[in-house]
Amino acid sequence: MKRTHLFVTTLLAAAPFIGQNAIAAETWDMPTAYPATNFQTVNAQEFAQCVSDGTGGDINIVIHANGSLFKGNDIKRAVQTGQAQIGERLLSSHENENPIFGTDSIPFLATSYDDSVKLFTAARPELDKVLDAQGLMLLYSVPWPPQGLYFNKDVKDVADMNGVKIRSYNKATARLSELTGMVPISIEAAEISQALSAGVISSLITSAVTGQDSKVWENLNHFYEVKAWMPRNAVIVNKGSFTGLPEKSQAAVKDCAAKAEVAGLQKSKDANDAALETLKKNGMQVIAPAAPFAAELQKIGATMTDEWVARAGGAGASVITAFKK
Ligand code: PCA
Repeated sequence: MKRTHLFVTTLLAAAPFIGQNAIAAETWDMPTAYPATNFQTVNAQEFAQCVSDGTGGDINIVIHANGSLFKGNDIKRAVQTGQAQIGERLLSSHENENPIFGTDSIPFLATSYDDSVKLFTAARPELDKVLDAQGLMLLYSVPWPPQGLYFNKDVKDVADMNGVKIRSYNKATARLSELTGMVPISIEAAEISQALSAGVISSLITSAVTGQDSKVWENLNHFYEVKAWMPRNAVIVNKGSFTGLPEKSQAAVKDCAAKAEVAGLQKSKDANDAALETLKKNGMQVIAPAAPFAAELQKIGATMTDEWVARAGGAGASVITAFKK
């Protein structure tokens, strides 16, 4: 009651001044694909609060977590078409649109947090270009912890992976599966637990955090810390929704985004440490792959890197050069 009253009073007071650039408070839907308790979502929630505070309540971002408004795979299109004003998405899942989206999933290229930031900085100009052409703007991006392999058995080499059904979430996960003789099945994060229980899959490549979110210890028992890559979530906004804001609000959103990128990075590190402990506490073997196994994976990674470089052409080459500088 009180809030409505205040809101109405504010509107009435502002009414004589409403000109071309003035807007009434607006609500933005923000679909995300991960659970409300996941560090990415917690970070997005803080971002939303920052935007509300920074715009004096003019923009109210409502987060719809866990694929509840749009499934992960549909979020990017929803933002492009304006069905949602803003959303959070794993951009590498859209590598079929442009190889540049898969930069963060090139095997063994950036496997530490520092390198992940460096690679993102190197890729940012190209990413911005591609997203702009799609009517999107990238606000901030936060890396997932390093990706490892989960199994329900001891795996000593690539031969042990043969025929195992694994959940895939982007081109790199699917290609790695193919090259290791596994069977990739595309499944949303929100459906991992169910797919494991139903026996649709018996393996994953993902972080300790997503393993924890999915309570994988109910079905799996080994987590190999392969550190294949560190994919990123990106918070993207519909260009029209953003540019329709008064300049002051645009600046506030950008400022909150910059803060969220820094805060999210730290959250990712902390969440990884905690999740590795949780996996162990629940009886999982958390181990490094044996040296010969790691070497086999490196070889497959080199093949995938060559394939990406060939796909990504000049734009890809310039990103890699900037990263290696
Ligand atoms: N979690 C997300 C992306 C990478 C990760 O660690 C997922 O599995 O969907």
